[in-house]
Amino acid sequence: MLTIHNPVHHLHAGRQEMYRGRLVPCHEVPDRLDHVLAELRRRPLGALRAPGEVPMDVLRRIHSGRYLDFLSRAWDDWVALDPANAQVDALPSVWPVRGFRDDVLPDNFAARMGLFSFDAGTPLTAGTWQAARAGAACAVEAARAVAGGAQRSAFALTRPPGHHAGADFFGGYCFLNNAALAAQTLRDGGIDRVAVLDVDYHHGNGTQSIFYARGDVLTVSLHGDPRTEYPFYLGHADERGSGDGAGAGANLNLPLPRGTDFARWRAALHTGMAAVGRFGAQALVVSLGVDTFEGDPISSFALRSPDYLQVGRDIASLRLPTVFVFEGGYAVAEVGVNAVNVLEGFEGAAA
Ligand code: B3N
Ligand code: ZN
Repeated sequence: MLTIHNPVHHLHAGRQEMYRGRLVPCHEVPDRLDHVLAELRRRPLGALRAPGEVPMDVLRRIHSGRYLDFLSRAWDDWVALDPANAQVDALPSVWPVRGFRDDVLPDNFAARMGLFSFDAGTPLTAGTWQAARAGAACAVEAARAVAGGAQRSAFALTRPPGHHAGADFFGGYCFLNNAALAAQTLRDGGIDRVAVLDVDYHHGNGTQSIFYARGDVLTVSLHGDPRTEYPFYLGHADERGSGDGAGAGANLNLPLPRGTDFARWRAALHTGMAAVGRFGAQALVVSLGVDTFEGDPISSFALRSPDYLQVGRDIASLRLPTVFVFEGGYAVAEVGVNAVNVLEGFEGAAA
């Protein structure tokens, strides 16, 4: 399995996120990726390399032009407000809810931050754009290698993660939707039917919203029930794809209660995999979050490290060309073992 890793991920290093009225240290830290990389070097699964630059028009296949303009300039705009801002991350604090207009781009920086985001837990830092763009390049290159047949499977090892980012918004520690870019790259590479299987603890609201009206990309997510779990406002079982378009039936959500153990989680995985099979997917993107781990500090499922080997074996049984894209997982000491267990289980069973 080819791994494309993001060599500049550490340029995105948020200091604090808002949680229950307090600023707390960020969970989405550079160490996470370094642990996965170290584990991959300890248990090599194939070639490991950095990506080239991803052209902006490839990003525009998924994200709106005005969002990309905002994101690419946001840090400079933030510091231009006050040079002292260079020492402080930018966090949104005001949002347009129902009834407000989103078609007028505000001049005010805070108002633009709110227009293009949905939470106060996702700090924008000096290197966010550079890191996110290089991360997107990892996903696109991994997908190109699989679409062209050069690789049967590839892993985009990158952060910041992506599955909460929509066509024109950031949030949930995500800025560019790497999995969506991978799926679109597979489509643009001539693969007619692509499935995204999101196994992260959190619902992949960004990926769902990007493909919701489309019939060529199936999105399946198993996750903490949004009635109690972030991102709260999307991820329910009755969201099946837009009813009046080709997307009807091309989205499947499998919400699970807090405390879900591996047996119950695995049954949901099999339900999701059966949907991928029925859809007739010709390639698969896996949003690989390992915050389903029992020791994860912000999540509440109960998977154990050896379970991830079985997750990989199960996914391999689909026998599809597969792009894995790294998402969440905040038990930093175990994140490398857990992520590489999935990949090793997959490779062992796919051989
Ligand atoms: O859910 C949280 C959260 C929960 C517990 C925390 N503690 C115990 C300090 C802190 C934060 N925050 C909301 C933002 C969650 C973003 C999840 C990103 C992710 O992994 N997506 O897949
Ligand atoms: Zn997550």
